[in-house]
Amino acid sequence: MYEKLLELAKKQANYFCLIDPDNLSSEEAVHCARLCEENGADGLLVGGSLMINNRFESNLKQIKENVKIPVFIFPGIFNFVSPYADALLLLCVITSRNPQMLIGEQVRAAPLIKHYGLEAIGTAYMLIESGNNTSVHFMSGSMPLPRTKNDIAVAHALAGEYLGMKLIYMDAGSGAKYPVSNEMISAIRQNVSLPIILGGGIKSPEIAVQKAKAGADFIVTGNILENNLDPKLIREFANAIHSIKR
Ligand code: 1GP
Repeated sequence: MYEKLLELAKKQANYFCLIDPDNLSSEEAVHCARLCEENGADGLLVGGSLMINNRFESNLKQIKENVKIPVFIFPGIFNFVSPYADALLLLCVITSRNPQMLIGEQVRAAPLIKHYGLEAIGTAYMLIESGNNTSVHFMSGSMPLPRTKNDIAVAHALAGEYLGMKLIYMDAGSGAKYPVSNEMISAIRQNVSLPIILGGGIKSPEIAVQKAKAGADFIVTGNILENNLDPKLIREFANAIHSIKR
């Protein structure tokens, strides 16, 4: 899967939809995943900050069985290991100073990843200040990186690359008031060669385009579709993002 991500990133900017399986019945999860696929999404991230019911794995399995686009587990900050995905983004919250987020959760997840033979993609996850308190900010017990401190952001991304991580995920957090700034994305793009995933507070195709132009390879939307699962909107996001060629 990682090779496929590299290939996608070489061609153009790409669109990922985040599905939080907790809030959905299995029919709704499948419906949502199919709509995303049919309207141009390049992949699905499945996960969330909380596990409120036990539908994560069954919904993930249903999603995986019903779409052809890659399905990635986006484990939030807890242990969401399951074999019913193409790969798992093994997040290390590199902007955190909370050891549980830097290594504790990964150690808990590793034996099960091995057991399932699941592909784990080491991901340098950067939590960036967003103008409000987001779930991941609170739940991870991590202070987000100040949104105007591009030099500090670059230092973190470089550290992630030098440590051998394979992706950078810049996240303002789900429902962020402000997405990560274009300037911060460009600064990281200029200094780091890893693919960049960008999410948190992307509320319109126009904003998504700005982020792709600044250098993000994969743009993620979550909330906007959760609130309004409109196929036309998904198509608009996909077309706008795909218009940015590399
Ligand atoms: C959160 O990047 C994702 O980790 C998506 O954020 O829900 O604000 O689109 P939104």
